[in-house]
Amino acid sequence: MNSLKDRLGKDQYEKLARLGNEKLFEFVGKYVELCNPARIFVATDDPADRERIRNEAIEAGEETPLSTPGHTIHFENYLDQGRDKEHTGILVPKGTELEPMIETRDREAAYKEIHEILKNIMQGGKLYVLFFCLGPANSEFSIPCVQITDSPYVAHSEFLLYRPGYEEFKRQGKNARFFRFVHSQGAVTETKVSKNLDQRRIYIDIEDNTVYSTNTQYGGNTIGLKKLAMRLAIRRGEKEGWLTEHMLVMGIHGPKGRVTYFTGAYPSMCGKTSTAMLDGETIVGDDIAYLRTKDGKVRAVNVEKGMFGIIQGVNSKDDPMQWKALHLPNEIIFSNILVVQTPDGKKGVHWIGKDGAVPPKGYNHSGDWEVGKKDAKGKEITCSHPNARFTISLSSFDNLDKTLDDPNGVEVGAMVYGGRDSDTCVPVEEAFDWQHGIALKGAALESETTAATLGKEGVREFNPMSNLDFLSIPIGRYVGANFDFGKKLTRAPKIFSVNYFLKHEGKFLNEKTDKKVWFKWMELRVHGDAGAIETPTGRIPKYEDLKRLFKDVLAREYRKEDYVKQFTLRIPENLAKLDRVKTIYETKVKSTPKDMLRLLQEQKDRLLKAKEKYGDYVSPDVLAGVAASLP
Ligand code: SPV
Ligand code: MN
Repeated sequence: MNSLKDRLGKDQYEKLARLGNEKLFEFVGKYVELCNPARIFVATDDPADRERIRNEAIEAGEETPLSTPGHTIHFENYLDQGRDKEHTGILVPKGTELEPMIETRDREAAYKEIHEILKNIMQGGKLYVLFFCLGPANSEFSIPCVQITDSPYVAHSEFLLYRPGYEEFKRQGKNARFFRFVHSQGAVTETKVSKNLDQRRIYIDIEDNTVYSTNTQYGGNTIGLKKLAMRLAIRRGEKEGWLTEHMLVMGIHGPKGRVTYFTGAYPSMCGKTSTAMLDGETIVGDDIAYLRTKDGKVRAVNVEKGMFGIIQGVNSKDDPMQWKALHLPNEIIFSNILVVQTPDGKKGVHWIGKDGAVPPKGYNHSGDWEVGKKDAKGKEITCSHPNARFTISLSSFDNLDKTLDDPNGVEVGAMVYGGRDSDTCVPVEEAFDWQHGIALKGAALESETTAATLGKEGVREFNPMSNLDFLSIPIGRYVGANFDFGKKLTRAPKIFSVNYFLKHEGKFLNEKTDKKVWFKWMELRVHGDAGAIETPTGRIPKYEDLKRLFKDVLAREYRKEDYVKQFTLRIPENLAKLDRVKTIYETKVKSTPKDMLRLLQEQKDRLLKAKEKYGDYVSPDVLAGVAASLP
């Protein structure tokens, strides 16, 4: 056994030693020994280290430069294109179960298994030791993290997505309470994608604040600070009275230069990033937020500083801000899109839903590709994977909000919950108060599954606060923590729901850009500058207000008949949803807060009463009382 000093060499060792943290040494020493790499690089906050790692990702063939300077393409195994829920588990001591809906593994057995997988996994290869910080540095939100990985692609992604952490480790010194991540892509194929997918594991040790990820490259499984850290942070927050949410943070620009900050929780692939990137507004973050209470108000930070965005459907009309950034020589890693050799010898790219026609051939995550190509199961392979992504720093965007690195975060004026729901909830609706919002908008959220996780798409699933995949505490306790958080507030944010996916006779009722209007309306509501119609499920906009906003914001006529279709209260669907959700909270969730069940029941009672009075489908005009005599 070599000492860590021998293995690292003097220069690398000293970089670690300068942090003066005994536990950090122990951790790095243990996994260096186990993974047994031939070479080790310890990175600091020096931009030269980041540049070096980017170059090494290219040299290693994990990324390939495209013709636009700064752009590279990365591929993952055809079967490694989303979060692997089945092989992701929270480690718990023998005989304990968090909740049937949260995947767990026996801690002891899992350690045995993962240590076996990790043994000599980096033999002959290179290991990187990296330091990042979750949340802005030098703040009560900051959590320093150390990442070990053998993938320069993962390391490079983290440099784009997270704030540097070497100096933060120094600042926090020997008492730093840090999160640890060990990743190995394992053996790779000729095209440099993980080969041993049967040994793909993502194990989260909540006791030791350590996450292990093996034989996978997809970001959601490998980038420690993203969804892996979320599980650790949710637990820490519960103990300390703050929240970790699957939320965007953005500034909505209201009248007279007023900026109101919103957070928004949406399941993966349900419009979170495109909302955070609405043109005319400013982005703080698009995926993960920490929320704390201060002086009776909620303050939020973006945990990250970059975007791991879905590229499917990004086009010049609907997503002008992304479109622009993706076409400039910014530092960007594209993953799993189509690369096309242009006649002038350039490497261009295409993806599902990009402007222009799909090129007839090129290469993508399936290898050489042409239109009509089928996979082993006979399924047509699209030009890019539906969950294909781009990784970019937020500093590349013109609409970046100036508060991104404010150690105090932003004051939250409103929180929004949105799901993929084709038949139940209206496009936008305000909750009656904090508790009602947490229970009926957040904790009762359902959404149809998407390509962001491996498995079947389009299946309606319960997804409280869009956070189910990342919960490391029982659901009942998590909902309770949200209720309790509200008790500390004297100025609670307003809570809203949005639904961009409502259909009528199989057709979407809204255009993608309509969300701009919903956000302007919500902003007015936060300040009492617009009225609303009370319904059994919340408060909805008045037609006149939307008509004016559609004209002002989108220069579009908003027809009354569209309003009526979109905002008709669908009582049978709402009742069915309440029954599904109630059954889950009564039978599957342990220790559901009593308030949760009471609030579900109260909503059901209101709906039944309305049904008796008005029938199954109730026009907003009827609810407003202006047409109460209509059938
Ligand atoms: C999501 O799926 O919610 C993402 C991407 O933000 S992932 O990193 O896979 O979680
Ligand atoms: Mn996400």
